[in-house]
Amino acid sequence: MKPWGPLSVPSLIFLLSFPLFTFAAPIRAIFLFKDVLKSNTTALKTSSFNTVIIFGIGILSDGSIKYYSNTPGSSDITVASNGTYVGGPALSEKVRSFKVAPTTIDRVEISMNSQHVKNLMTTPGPNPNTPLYQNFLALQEAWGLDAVNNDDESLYDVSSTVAFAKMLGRAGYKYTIAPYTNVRFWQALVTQANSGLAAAEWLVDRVYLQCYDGGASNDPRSWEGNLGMKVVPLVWVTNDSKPAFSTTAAQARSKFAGWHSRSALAGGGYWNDYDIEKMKLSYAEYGAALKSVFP
Ligand SMILES: *[C@@H]1O[C@H](CO)[C@@H](O)[C@H](O)[C@H]1NC(C)=O
Ligand SMILES: *[C@@H]1O[C@H](CO)[C@@H](O)[C@H](O)[C@H]1NC(C)=O
Ligand SMILES: CC(=O)N[C@H]1CO[C@H](CO)[C@@H](O)[C@@H]1O
Repeated sequence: MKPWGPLSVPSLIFLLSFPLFTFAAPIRAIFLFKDVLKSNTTALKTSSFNTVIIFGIGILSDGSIKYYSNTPGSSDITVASNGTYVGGPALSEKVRSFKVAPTTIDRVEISMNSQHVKNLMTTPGPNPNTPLYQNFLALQEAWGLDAVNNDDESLYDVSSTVAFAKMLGRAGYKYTIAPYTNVRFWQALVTQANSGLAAAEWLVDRVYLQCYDGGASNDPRSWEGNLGMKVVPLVWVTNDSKPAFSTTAAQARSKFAGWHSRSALAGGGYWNDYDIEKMKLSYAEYGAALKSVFP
């Protein structure tokens, strides 16, 4: 009897496991610099993006978590403290709504700086009974989060960052990085955080590489070689603060296509929604540029 036809069971298993690596869904990301209570959620949910990364989150010395909303007229608020979500229902409903149909978004991340990470990993440490751990659990529950993004541009301390990443992994988050420089630090972090894990289970499962401003000369192919994983290059949309780094949707499409042809990428992404709205640009055009290169 050959119930599996001409394919043996081992080769069938091999074929079934292969698409995990060859056909991983391409990433189409955008960083949310604008206060999520003020940005155009409908446009974000209907412009082909599948990942949104909320900027910026920080932790305080007591392990509380703050949302720095970076938008004129908005104030920074504490969202989790003492193991409880305290950001209010309007904010939690708004963040949860990103993944509620109709939408193309299936992953929501929060982007953090490195303030207090080292101190808190020393005392009280990365244990589940700490306020920090409990606060991340509460925030994940309230906002329906998938990952924490590390946008460290100052600390670069490998051991405390690995401890923090592993703590978040135990709390149910994936960990992602948004480097622009210091490749040796990121290489050590990725290697140590993913040590012993199969590719499908990597804790650090995404790299959003800044290819603008301080990272303008970054080459995605060389970062892929150094980190041993595919990257998602980021470009800055049209902006009047540093116009030299402005990228139109058409320019973004050709940059992504050029990089992708030199070395297969995991996808592409943008910094940031605030400028799309301020400069009256089109979410649909920027999303379509990503979709055409990373269908
Ligand atoms: C938000 O985006 C949608 C779809 O792109 C658009 O129709 C709508 O006018 C926008 N709303 C505001 C307030 O700009
Ligand atoms: C934190 O929670 C504990 C236990 O629920 C409570 O006793 C304490 O007063 C709380 N502290 C603050 C600052 O809210
Ligand atoms: C994200 C960002 O830096 N946006 C800037 C774009 O330009 C305006 C005007 O200069 C700034 O206010 C924004 O902060």
